[in-house]
Amino acid sequence: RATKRSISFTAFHRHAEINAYLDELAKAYPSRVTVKTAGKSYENRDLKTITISNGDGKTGKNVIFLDAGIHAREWIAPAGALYVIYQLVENFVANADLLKNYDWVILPVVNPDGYEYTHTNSRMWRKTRKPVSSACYGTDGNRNFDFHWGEVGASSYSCADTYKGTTAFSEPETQLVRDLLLSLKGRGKFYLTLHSYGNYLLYPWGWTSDLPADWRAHDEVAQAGAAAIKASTGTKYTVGSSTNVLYAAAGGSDDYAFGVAKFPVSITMELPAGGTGFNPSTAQILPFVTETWTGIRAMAEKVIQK
Ligand code: ING
Ligand code: ZN
Repeated sequence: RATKRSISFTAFHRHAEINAYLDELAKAYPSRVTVKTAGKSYENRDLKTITISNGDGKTGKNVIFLDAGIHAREWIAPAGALYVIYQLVENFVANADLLKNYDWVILPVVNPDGYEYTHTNSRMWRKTRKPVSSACYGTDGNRNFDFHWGEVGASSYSCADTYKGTTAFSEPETQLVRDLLLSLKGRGKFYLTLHSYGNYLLYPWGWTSDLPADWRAHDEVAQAGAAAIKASTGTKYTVGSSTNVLYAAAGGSDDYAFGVAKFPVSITMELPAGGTGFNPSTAQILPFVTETWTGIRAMAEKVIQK
């Protein structure tokens, strides 16, 4: 059955192809896969989520929520999310333990307008594409969440790459992630958001250098991911709070998922760079997403064991 897939890991796919793959999976595996259009981007693209279960018919299970591509140019991140989808759906038997008591909800491209823009116009675009002023477009989705919004590491200048937005949740795309996170409150046990680059496993807080009271729960999960990756490929990931190991930045989705939507574990994963930062070669896609999956699998196992 694994040969049925229409997606490959030898190219970066356009948003329409990614959505078509999700729809194809829903058709091929109706008992285990549900694809929903959760909403639309500013430029009217469908933001589709895929919910993956083991098909046992039980509802109300705990949930692992994964997203990617809030930043347009970080192409390896949606590829990583697609590989997780591929593993959970098309390599189901080998991964059945990850779906016994958990459903997975995955939004592989949070910011399709920006993602498409990096394919058609400007490879290094980061933000959304809604105009802000006559001169400048786009808001940094990962500075736009309403938790200590704009307090640190975010720009008030609409042309900046880290522009925080006119208000918290000014963007339809971040509103949609907010609504998904809040809809999973209580059931949502692990929030993971994929970015690139730099090989980091980051946890709250981004808005302060203080650690959350239960930072050890995050650290344990992140360390399990880093150790699994180290053992498989030798790649080193740095683990710690965003502020302490990278930089302070408020308004990130991970702080919101933990601080407001009460996901007990919330992690930002910064995938590897490849040759030139945001632009790994197509030959690097498969090794990177395979390695990433090893880490995600280990982190999910740790969460599930709790
Ligand atoms: N890095 C993240 C960013 O949004 C981050 C790092 C995550 C900082 C979470 C603070 C909180 O800047 C990339 N590459 O986007
Ligand atoms: Zn990013």
